[in-house]
Formats: sequence, C-alpha cells, structure tokens
Amino acid sequence: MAKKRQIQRVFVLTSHSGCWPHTPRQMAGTGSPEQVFPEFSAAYQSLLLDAAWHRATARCTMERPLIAVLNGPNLNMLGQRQPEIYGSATLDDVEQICIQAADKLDLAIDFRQTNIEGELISWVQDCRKRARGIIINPAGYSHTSVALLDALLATDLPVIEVHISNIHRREPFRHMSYVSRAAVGVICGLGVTGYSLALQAMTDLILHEDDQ
Ligand code: CA2
Repeated sequence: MAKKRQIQRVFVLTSHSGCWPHTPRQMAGTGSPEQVFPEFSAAYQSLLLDAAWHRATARCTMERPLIAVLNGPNLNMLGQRQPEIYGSATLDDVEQICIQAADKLDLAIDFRQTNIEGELISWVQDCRKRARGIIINPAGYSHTSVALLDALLATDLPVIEVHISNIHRREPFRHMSYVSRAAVGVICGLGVTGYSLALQAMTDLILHEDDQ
C-alpha cells in the first residue's frame, strides 16, 4: 500500500527593507500568498498583530522620555483645605492632569508625593539613572532645604519648579526658594495648570537637548 506523505508547509517571513510589509500581497510581489496557501493569511495576520504590540510596548517603555513629577509635604491635603489659596483639585486630580498631558506629549511620568524630606531627596537622587527631567513642587521644603537643592544640582537634569499659588503674593518667607537655584524655570500662581505647562516646557527642553 502506498504511503501517504503529509507535507508540512513552512513559511519563512523575513523583513523587507528593515520593516514588515503591510500586506501579504506586497510581500509576495506577483500574487496574493493567501490565495496560494490559505493558512498563510492567519499566520501573517497574527505576526502583524505581534509586531504592532511590540511597537506599542516599545513606545511606552523605551521611547518615551521619563519625567519625574515630585511633590513635597502636605500636598496630599490638596482639595481638602484652603481652596481659596490652592483651589479645589485634589492630588489625584493633579496626577490625572499630568497623565493626560504626558500622553499628548509622548512622555512617560512617575508622579509621587511625600511628607518626608529624606525620601524626596532619595527620589531626586534616583532620577539620575532613570529620568530625563524633574518637575518638582517642593512645597514647604522650597523655603528651607539646602539639602534638596544640593540633590537637584547633583542630578544634572533639567528641573522645573512648580507652585500652585503665587508665592510672591504671600508671606515674605515664601518669596525665597532654595530650589529655584537648580531650576531652569519656575511656574507659580497658575493653579494646577502649572503642572501641564511644566510638562510642555520640559518637552521643549528635552527636544532641544536632543537636537544638540
Ligand atoms: O503653592 C504651592 O504649590 C506651594 O508649594 C504649596 C506649599 C507651600 O508651603 C508653598 O509655599 C507653596 C504648601 C502645600 C500644602 O498644601 C496644602 C493644601 C491644602 C491644605 C493644606 C495644605
């Protein structure tokens, strides 16, 4: 009795000028491969999906510059007291504003708040290895912390200082900020919009760096 041989087809998909062709037809050149080999179409579609997923992942984790958005003491109380000075937005609202702005600007953000000076300093130090820039509302530490200033200076990263209120319209002790010496720019008095403006400005700074 004649033996029936099962022939397995193997498709070898290679890249085309460094990127995947858009359709099977393009790859085949003269004819549609799915007409010749119906099982090809499913294999190829799944490969395209894989490639798209990898591109999206790379975009989120590798290509987007990471910006640290750091918040100092008592900012966790935003929206709960003193709305006449700081408005009604909570810190969660501020984080959402930053996430949306970062998404539009193609940035990744790491948004944090702490009431502890040493923790804020450690986060600033950690930025050296991982972030392209720092946006910081140092809150009360703006006016008191030489240690925070030293940490920011040591990062060699662009720093933008944000204050929700206009510190220059307030008590004299708020007029001076140690942190400002490390900052490329300071945004104050524009409410929580200051955070999205800072992200926009940071994008420009990074693009400028990349151009040089
Ligand atoms: O205006 C700003 O963003 C400040 O950085 C906020 C700090 C203040 O010490 C700075 O001088 C200016 C205070 C953050 C505390 O925020 C609160 C919000 C609501 C209720 C209590 C505190």
